[in-house]
Amino acid sequence: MDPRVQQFMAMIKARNPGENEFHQAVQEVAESLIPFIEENPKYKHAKILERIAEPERIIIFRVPWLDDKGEVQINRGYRIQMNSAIGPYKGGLRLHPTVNLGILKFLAFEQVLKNSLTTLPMGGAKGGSDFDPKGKSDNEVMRFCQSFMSELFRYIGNDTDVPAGDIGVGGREIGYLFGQYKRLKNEFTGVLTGKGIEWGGSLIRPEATGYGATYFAQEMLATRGDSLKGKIVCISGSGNVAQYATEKVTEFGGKVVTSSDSNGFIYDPKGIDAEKLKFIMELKNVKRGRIKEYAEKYGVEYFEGKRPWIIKCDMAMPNATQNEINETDAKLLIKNGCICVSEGANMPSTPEAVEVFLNAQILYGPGKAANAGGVATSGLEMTQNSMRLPWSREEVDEKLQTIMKNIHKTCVKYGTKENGFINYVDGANIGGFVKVANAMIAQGVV
Ligand code: NDP
Ligand code: 2IT
Repeated sequence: MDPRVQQFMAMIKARNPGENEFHQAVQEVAESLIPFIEENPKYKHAKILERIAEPERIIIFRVPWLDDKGEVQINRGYRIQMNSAIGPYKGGLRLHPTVNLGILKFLAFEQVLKNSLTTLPMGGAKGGSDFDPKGKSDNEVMRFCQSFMSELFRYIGNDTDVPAGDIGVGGREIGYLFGQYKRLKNEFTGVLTGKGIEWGGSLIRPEATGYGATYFAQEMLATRGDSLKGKIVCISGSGNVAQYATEKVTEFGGKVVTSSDSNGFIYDPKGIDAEKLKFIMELKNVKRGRIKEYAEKYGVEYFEGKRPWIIKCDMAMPNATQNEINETDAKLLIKNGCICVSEGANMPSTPEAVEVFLNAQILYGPGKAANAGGVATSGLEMTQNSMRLPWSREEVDEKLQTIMKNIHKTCVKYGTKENGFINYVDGANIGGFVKVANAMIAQGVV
């Protein structure tokens, strides 16, 4: 490892003990940025790298709620307000039993650079709770969301901090959170994104992350004169991002052969077509069932406790969670002929897996670039809320496509190596950094 990165990481680890995912995210960025900062000493003198790795503010709070049996339950709520140099804090809320400070800090840190890449004026944040929505009734989820917002409302606002969805937070949860915010503040504002279409939401926001990651894949493939047409695609997850990635890949002529949840994955060699995707959406969004039921319904194979990367494919889209592709998975993907990875999830590949992809010089689109379409469309929802005028589906989709193209261009600008290989990791990290760093310098030592 570069001794400068090593020294910087020793400081990060000492200041943030035990926060492994945060260390991982910061190290990847430091590896891209430290050489760039050496060439641009103004960033070094202003200690921008040290400053962006320190959250502007962290709020941690108790979330008590009553379950359906009348028993008191206690969860922990968080909001990491990471950076506000280029706009109000912006980023999702995650509800999952694994949520802890280190995970949310990694997500907030990635969000700062991602939001900058979108070209829209948004700072970076992330929040959530260790609450597990699985197996809870709608009423329990509502009571949790109301309690969570009863504390969070003091720290957010449409010009301050605008949360949205992430794992475990979709339209249902945003509705409950929005209702409680409005009640507490007596204000109808765009304080959350991912809202329902009848009450301030944007068309295409539900689709945006999966569509965006597919548009990004299409851009990457185009650099090699290739396209999604005829490609066999392995997708992990079966939630929001996975569903709409499956839809768009299929629309572009690709064949999605896998879908997964935390229990296992299904392999459908004929491809998950529109009708089968409808089944998944009903299963996951309404019945809240397990992906195993797909195998039973369509008579395909189900792999309990396994991830989709053992299936031969041309392209992989990890759309579930962090560190879901390890070195062994990455090597197998390459061996099986995978030429493109577009990350719908945040940091789904371990550092060792990323190294395998970069050494093989495949088209590797890291999450902060490839999945930025979600937050970008949240930014478009904020614009529509400010104007109090909604845009059509076509208008939003066209803007999303333009944004994904521009993110790709930024990655090419900052990530193209001497031999012509585009290192999208460096491209996204440096491209996202420059705007934030310049804004921080302009605003002084704050
Ligand atoms: P959902 O909650 O809608 O779906 C998550 C999916 O991933 C489910 O299939 C879930 O399975 C699976 N999953 C979650 N945690 C794990 C785990 N620890 N191990 C295995 N599988 C897991 O979330 P989203 O689709 O919104 O989010 C997916 C990823 O995309 C996350 O990394 C998120 O940060 C990222 N992302 C989301 C954006 C958005 O707009 N929603 C924007 C940008 C990135 P199960 O049902 O069994 O839990
Ligand atoms: O990781 C992400 O970019 C999100 N979960 C979406 C954040 C947002 O504010 O729309």
